[in-house]
Amino acid sequence: MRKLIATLSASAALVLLLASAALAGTTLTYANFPPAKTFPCVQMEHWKAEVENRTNGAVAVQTFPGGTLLGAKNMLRGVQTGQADIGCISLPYYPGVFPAMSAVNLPVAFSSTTVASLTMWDLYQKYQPEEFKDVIVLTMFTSAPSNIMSKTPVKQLGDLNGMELRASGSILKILGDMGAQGVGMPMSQTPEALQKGVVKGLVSSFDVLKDFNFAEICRYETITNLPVYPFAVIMNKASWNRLPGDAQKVLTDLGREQSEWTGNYLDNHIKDSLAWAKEKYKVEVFELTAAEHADIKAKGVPLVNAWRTEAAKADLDADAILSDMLALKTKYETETGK
Ligand code: DTR
Repeated sequence: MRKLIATLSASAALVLLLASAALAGTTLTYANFPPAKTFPCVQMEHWKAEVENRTNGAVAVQTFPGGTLLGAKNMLRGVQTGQADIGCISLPYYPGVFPAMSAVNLPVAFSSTTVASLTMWDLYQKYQPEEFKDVIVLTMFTSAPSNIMSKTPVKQLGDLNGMELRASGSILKILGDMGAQGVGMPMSQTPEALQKGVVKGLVSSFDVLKDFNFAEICRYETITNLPVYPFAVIMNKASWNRLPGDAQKVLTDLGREQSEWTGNYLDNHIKDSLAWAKEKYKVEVFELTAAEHADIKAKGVPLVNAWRTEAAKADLDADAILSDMLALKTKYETETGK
């Protein structure tokens, strides 16, 4: 009897030991390309805290902001090959790779980050496009609608004449049509390009006025309501398969919530950032006329058509994706009042 008890307790101890060894091994690395202060990294730290809390510490997340593990352009490959378990990608930095979800980068006048982020998440859930088949998608969100930040004033569209402005994705093409010269590069290379004078400004959301201190160099801001940039947080498939089922569930359940959290965070933060820039650097903000906004809108039409053609080439039902996206946009505008 004694022997039996001894054997049983020895095997119980072994089970416990194995279980804790398995748990202790679950540390996920999470790579991000821009600096720690910026919104893609703020959402990363929020996600880390939620995951560690909801798994009672069974899953730990080690974060690498500022391109310390993977940069903007090698993020996708780095996650696919397991250099990082998780990574954050900006889809417009990979032209042609995401034909379905790049719809979110089209000029359809998203009114807020929350609306655009929730729309993107639902659209992804509905279509689950092939383009993400090599990774697990943990969440999706967008930046806020994009505006011009420049070293010299852009009071009217005519002032753009030949001006080199940093952008990416669909905005590059719209800028060209507006008479500016779009220069494509990831956000993480922009501070140097502005310093060196390679570009005279950029087109992005106003969070960067504060988070990159761009307000110091770009004292003039023009409201253009250009497209949002879509982002995805992706995970290596083998790393995902190694996670226990209950941890996978925690991550799955967080997907939509994280998308909404990030949308709300950025909507609030762009207001703070602009107010801060006005106060600290006395930046000037210019509004365009209704006719100029109509002109920008008209310039977006060929882009939507070009996207349709590309999507059809990738065997996607472009019209269905587009009409679902617009319906979701309207739904979330009504629901959130934003
Ligand atoms: N302008 C987009 C998205 C973006 C907006 N704020 C940040 C901060 C850090 C990185 C990217 C972004 C872009 O350039 O990707």
